[in-house]
Amino acid sequence: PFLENVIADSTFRAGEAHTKLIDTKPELFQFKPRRDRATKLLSYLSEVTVNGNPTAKGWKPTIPILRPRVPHVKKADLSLPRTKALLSELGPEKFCQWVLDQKRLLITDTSMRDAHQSLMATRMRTQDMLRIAEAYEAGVPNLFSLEMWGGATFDTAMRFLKEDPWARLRRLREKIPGVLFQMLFRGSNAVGYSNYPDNVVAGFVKHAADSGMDIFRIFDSLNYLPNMRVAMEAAREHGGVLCEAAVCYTGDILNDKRDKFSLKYYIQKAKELEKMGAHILAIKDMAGLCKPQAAYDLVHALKQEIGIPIHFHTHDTSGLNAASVIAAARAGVDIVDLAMASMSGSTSQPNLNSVSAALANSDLDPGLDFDTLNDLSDYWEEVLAQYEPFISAPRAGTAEVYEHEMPGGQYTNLREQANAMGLGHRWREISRTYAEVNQLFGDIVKVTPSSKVVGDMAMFLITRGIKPADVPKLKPGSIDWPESVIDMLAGGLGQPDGGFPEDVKRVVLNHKPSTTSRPGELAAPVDLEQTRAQVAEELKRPAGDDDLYSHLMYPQVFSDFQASLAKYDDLSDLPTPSFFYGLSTGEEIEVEIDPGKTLFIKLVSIGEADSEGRRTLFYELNGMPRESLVTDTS
Ligand code: 3PY
Ligand code: ZN
Repeated sequence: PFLENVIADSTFRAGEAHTKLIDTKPELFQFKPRRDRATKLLSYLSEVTVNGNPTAKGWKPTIPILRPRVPHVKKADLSLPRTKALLSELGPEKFCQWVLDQKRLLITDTSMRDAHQSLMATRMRTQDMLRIAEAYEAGVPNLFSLEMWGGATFDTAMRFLKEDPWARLRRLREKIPGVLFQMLFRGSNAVGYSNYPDNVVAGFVKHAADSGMDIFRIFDSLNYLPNMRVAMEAAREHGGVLCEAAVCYTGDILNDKRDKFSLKYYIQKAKELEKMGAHILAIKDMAGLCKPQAAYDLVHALKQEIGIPIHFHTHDTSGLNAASVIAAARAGVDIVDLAMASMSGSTSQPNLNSVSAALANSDLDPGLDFDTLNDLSDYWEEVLAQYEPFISAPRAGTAEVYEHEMPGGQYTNLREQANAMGLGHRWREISRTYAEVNQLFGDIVKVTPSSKVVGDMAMFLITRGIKPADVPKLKPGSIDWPESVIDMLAGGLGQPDGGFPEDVKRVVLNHKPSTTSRPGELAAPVDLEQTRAQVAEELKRPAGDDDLYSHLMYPQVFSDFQASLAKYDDLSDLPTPSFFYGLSTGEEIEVEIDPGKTLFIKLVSIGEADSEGRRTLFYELNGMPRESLVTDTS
């Protein structure tokens, strides 16, 4: 085990290991075997089989779900360089020059992050990514990057999937050494929903870079650039990684009446971000509002104003954003975000396979192999079939998005929330209220977490029958406003251009303290070593940087995840249908718990409940009979 763990570690191999390695990376010293692993897995399977997985909403497959088939893809022609090796060889500045020199359109595949965040509530499990990883490395090593981490995935991995997000990053890195990895980083909100102290933000960036991340797409949910500085500097200081700073796109530059978010506004933000040290500029159109002509005009103008590469990100909520991608490409954009065909469309990114095909045999031809793209898409289609209860994206595009301006990832969430509250039939009214709340707040950028605040306020007003326009007329202190709304108006997320309207602040804050300073300036640094010691005490083992930063981001979620590990061990190797829906009688699964070590688990029968509601489940484990007892609470 020592060989598999410590010696494989990059720090150790680089000769930089020291006695601190055991403190910062205790996972390397967790030696196998964990003898009771099989018992714990059976106990989990019994629980889910009898009582269901609480996140799967009681959904059960009516026919068996087939294990997604891993395609044998063609080996790609390697005359095109692999971006990961190129970045190591050239360093960030020269690498960006290489990007600028490319005539072909460079493509990021978002299937492993934004696509599943926007289509299926961020529920994709590591295993479904790992199984296709080698096919990516062999078949599409000439992609620019894979967006596979950050955004909401950090939270949901622990909260719903009982998985370690850091393990996901490292295990994918091992299998895909050739393509750059990209993450979405919410500036001073890191991968959370509120402001973190500067040293936590910087430490997180460093630890992610040390763990294999290459491109940090950093944004702020109000386009408040001071909130981005700490993360940008941490990425730059790290050395070999790329600092990609995003300006979030909202409104419509083609509409002269909506002049807050004009072409001038975006140019000014882009120039500042370039000055702040961005290696790459991202245009982050999180709601899919950037119409084709706007994409053309914006990229065309930015290309005259800044010298760094431009990366275009959009969502297909309207149904026509592939046209925006192609327009951006025609205007000279360097890199675009797309998702593999079956993971694309609707609130996700536009279709990678179709855009590649549309540009084939032109000067922008991305040079990807169509059979391989189709093979990968077929795999993802079978993966999606495992997540049926989580898929809620609208089937067709909708121009309503131009009215409500909700980000792709929020649309389905808010719709689900409305359904759960019995307000599904009032969706049009909810989305209109969302737009009115945006105006009430002074017309702001809406993306995590500011979009959540607008959503919280919209639902709050709808359920109380208050019209957004009437809020400024209310008596301060007469209503208990949602915590998130108070925090944002008090300056907890930073400042939008022009600030928040004073009359709304007066009513909502009612003399509560507020600030217009950068929130990070007011937050005392966290004592990282003291926190590590506290976490270690809770865990009753040394706490590494993985534990430290997971705890700092989400203390309760991390603690619940650790409790799940203690009870059931690592569940990430279970097949996805078994994890969510349990086993049916007679079903047999294979669980590879370590390379070369597979458990064959067959559920033979489920016993009657005894007087206390307990049932015995009878299994065959590698051919030997095993029993597991569970209390039926269903
Ligand atoms: C996130 O912050 O998770 C987003 O995807 C924003 O677009
Ligand atoms: Zn997005």
